[in-house]
Amino acid sequence: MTFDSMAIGAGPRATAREDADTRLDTRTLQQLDSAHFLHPFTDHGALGAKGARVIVRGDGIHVWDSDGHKIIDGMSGLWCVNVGYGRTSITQAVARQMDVLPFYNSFFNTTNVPAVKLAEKLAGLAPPGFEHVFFTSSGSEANDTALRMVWRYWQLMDQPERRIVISRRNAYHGSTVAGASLGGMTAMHAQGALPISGIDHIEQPNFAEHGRGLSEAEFGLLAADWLEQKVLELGPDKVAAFIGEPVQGAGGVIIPPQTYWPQIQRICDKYGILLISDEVICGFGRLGTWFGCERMGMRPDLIPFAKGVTSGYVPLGGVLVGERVARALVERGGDFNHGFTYSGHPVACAAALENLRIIEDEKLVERVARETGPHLKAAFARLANHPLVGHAESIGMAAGLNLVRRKGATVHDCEPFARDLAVGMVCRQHMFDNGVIMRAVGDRMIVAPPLVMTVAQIDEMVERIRLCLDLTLNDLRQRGWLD
Ligand code: PXG
Repeated sequence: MTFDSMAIGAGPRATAREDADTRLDTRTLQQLDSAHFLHPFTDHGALGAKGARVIVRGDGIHVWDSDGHKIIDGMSGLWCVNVGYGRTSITQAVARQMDVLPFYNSFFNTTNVPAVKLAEKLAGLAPPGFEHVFFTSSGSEANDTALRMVWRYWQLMDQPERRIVISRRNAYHGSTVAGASLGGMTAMHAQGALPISGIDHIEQPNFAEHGRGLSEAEFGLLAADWLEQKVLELGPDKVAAFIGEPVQGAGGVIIPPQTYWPQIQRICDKYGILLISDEVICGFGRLGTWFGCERMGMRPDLIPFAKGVTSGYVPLGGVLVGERVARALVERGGDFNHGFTYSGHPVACAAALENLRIIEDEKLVERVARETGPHLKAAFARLANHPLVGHAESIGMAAGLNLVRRKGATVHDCEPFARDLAVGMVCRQHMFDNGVIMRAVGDRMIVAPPLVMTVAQIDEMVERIRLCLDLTLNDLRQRGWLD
């Protein structure tokens, strides 16, 4: 199929101008892209030399590039297209709302219908005790909002000296100044004198990295106790909150042992510390529950969310506010001096309402829990017998495997590749070239496919992954990087 013949975005209502845009060939698009478009987290010199892959269309679990290649989107866009591409009912809901009221603000005692309906809907879907929601347009803004809520809460509780938020190394909480500070990505901190004051980090609960000699259950308790040690070191009366992703996503699908979160909860309860469950990735069915905290056995006070709430069709995020914080903020807080032009954007809220209807009607959360999640787990477990794979883990519709130089009897006995070889990137290229998108986090290869992916499609995706692992193995041998 040629680019021209695809009529990308040029349905019957497309204008002449749109039509002309779709006729740009790949090389021209790449040149214009490189000349003008600064991409997130990208080395622009390298991108310019190589040219970006131009994605032009999506349908179901697939996307197409501008050269006509059909690719299984193993990453749901970027952890967000939970209901898959091409859902015209969302398009229609958005178009209807744009006709009726494309925008109105929710400052100055005003509101709008989709925002009201969505707030009520989210309160119904959230764990018990979450009756309020604050809307943003992204996950980063959601975490900024959570941080400002935490600080305001302790002010209202007459303990303003409780300011420190503890997070974890290798966590991802966004890219704004607060989001990057809360996150534990050292490469981000290094470029901006971050973290800002009042944010501290402990080690992540990564069994493969730190659990040598322990059972997973023992390691979970040990990793949680790092929080208690940090609280005691800082002084319990200085600690405001702990923030964590139920399962670390961007950090590489790091699945904590089952003992971890319940022990974190006990420590937060013991010292009265607020618990923030960053559900930007884990929310809306990713782990086979509506929210990841339900799967992990914790009772957070705040739940930042984004991505899956609209399946990425329109940007939307927010914070679900639990009883404890809501009581202070809503009942005795007065003005909360925080908010965004687009808080409660009617079009984004309309997209979310239709997206959530699809997730409910198609029972996608239940499907992940009972059918597709276990199937993906079994399929990834089988990949662990590949000569390049040290270990493989999976939870719900998220999975990861480690590429290793030599396999070992346990996860702790595998020999990794030298970091500077960037073996993960070699593997990722084979995946792209063979029609499946997998993300490389160092030498850990991860997927988080759309929740609509069927069992047969999981098999097809994993078959392709195995083929690409074989190609990577041969490639590495040819480069002389393997014995
Ligand atoms: N929290 C978590 C847990 C996230 O995963 C954010 C906050 C920030 O959301 P926004 O909407 O501001 O981007 C995220 C975003 C990756 C990758 O490479 C992951 C994210 C963003 C960009 C790249 O896996 N997650």
